[in-house]
Amino acid sequence: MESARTHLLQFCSHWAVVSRTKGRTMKTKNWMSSGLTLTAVAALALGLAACGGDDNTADNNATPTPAATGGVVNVSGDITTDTTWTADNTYLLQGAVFVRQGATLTIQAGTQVVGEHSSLGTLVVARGGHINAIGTREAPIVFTSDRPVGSRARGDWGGLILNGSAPLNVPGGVKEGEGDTGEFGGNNVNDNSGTLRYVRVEYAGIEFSPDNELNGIAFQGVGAQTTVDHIQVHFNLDDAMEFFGGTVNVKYALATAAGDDSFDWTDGWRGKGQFWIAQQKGDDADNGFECDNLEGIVDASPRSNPTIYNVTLVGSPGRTAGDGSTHGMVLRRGTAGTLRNFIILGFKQAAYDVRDASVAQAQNGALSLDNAIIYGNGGGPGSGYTAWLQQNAVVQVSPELAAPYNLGQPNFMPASNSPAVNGTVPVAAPPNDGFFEQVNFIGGMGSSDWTEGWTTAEQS
Ligand SMILES: [Ca+2]
Ligand SMILES: [Ca+2]
Ligand SMILES: [Ca+2]
Ligand SMILES: [Ca+2]
Repeated sequence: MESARTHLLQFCSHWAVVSRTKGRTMKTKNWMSSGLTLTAVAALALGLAACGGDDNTADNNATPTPAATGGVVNVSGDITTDTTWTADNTYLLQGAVFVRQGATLTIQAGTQVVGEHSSLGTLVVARGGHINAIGTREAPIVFTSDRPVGSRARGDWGGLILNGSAPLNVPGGVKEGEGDTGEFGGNNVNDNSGTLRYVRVEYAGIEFSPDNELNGIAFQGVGAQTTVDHIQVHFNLDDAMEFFGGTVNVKYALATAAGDDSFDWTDGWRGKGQFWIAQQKGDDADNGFECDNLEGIVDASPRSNPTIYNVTLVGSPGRTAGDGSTHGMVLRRGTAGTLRNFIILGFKQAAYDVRDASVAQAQNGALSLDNAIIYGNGGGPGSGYTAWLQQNAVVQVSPELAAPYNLGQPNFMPASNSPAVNGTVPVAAPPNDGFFEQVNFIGGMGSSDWTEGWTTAEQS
C-alpha cells in the first residue's frame, strides 16, 4: 500500500486539476482510480488545507436535498461524544464519519442525512458506538444523495455501516470492514448497536475501488440487542442489505432496485427476519437472496443459520439478457437456514438454487424452505436440491399480488382470492419468542401495507 503522503500528493495534484474543471465526475474518477480506501480518501479530504493554494474544500456542484427549514450542517471525522442531529437541519456527511466507541448518535425523526459524493460520504457506527435513528411513518429518517432529485443514481455516496462485536466465523473471529471502515466481530451475541426504525437509505453504494462497492446498510457483526425495523434501501449500487456474521434481527425491510443482491449474508449470520420484501429493477440486479456460510471454509462455525418468515422476492421477468435479476435465492457455501412463508416470483433463472456445500445442509434438514409460493421464474422452481418441491408445501401458483412489478407504484399486497391468504398454501407458524408475529398469510405483506407513507419508489 502506498504511503499516506504519496496519496496526499496524488490527491493534491488531482484536486488541482479538477478544481479548475469543477466537475464532480472527474474528481471522483481521479481518486477512485487511484484505489484509495475510504478512510484514506476521508483523511485526504480533511487534509485538503495541506495542498495549499486551494481554499475550496466544498463541492460546488453539490446540491443537498433541502430540509424543511434550517441549514446544512457539514459533518466529518469522528463523533466521540453523545450527539443529536435535529430534523430542522440537513446533515452532510463528508468522507467517512465514525460514531466511535462510547458515543451515541441520536437522529431525530424526519431528519435528512446527505452523503457527499465528492468525498465518499459514509456513516460508520464503530464497535461500541451507538446509533439511535428512530423515525416514524410520517417522518422517516432519510439518508440520501447530494445530487438533485431527478439526477440521483446508484452509488452517489457511501452508505450506512454498523460494526458490532457479535460472533463471526472467520478465522480469528474479527474482520476488517471493506474500505477501511473498521474492525467488527467479537464474543458478544447480545451486543447492541442501537436502533434503526423508519429509516431509508437511498442511492448509496459508491464504488471506492474497482469491484469494491458498499452495501446500503451493512450489518457487520451486529448483535441481537440491536433493534431494526422498518428500513428501506433503494437504488444501492451493491447489495441493499448485507449481513456479515452477527445475530441482529430485522423486521419490516424493503429492498428496491439494488444493483447486486437484495439481501446477502455470509460469515455466520444467525439472526431472525420477518416481513421482508425485495423488488428488483432489471437493468442491474443479481439475486434476491445470496446466502453463504463462509467462502473457502464451508463448515466454519458458527454456521450461517438465520430463521426468516414472511418474505416476498420479486425479480424482473422481462429481463432476458445480461446478469440482471438472476435467482430468487442462491443458497451456498454451507449456509443453513429456516425459510418459511416465502413468495418468489419473476426471476430470470430458478426461484432458488442450492449449491455446493449447502446441498448437504438441505439433505440433513438444517437448510429448508417450506410453506412457499413460487411462480414465473424463467429457470423453473428450483435447482440443486428439488426435494423441497415434493415434500414441503412449496406450491407453484400465481400469488395474485396487486402490482409487484410496478417500479413507480409497486403494490405487494395479495388479492383477497390469493393463494397466499385463502388457505391454498398452509401458513407456517413462527416461533413464539417475542420477535416473530403470528400471521395468516404467505409473503412479506398481508392486508396491511406496512410500506405506505415512509418508503419511496422514485426512480432517480
Ligand atoms: Ca456486498
Ligand atoms: Ca452480494
Ligand atoms: Ca451477488
Ligand atoms: Ca454475497
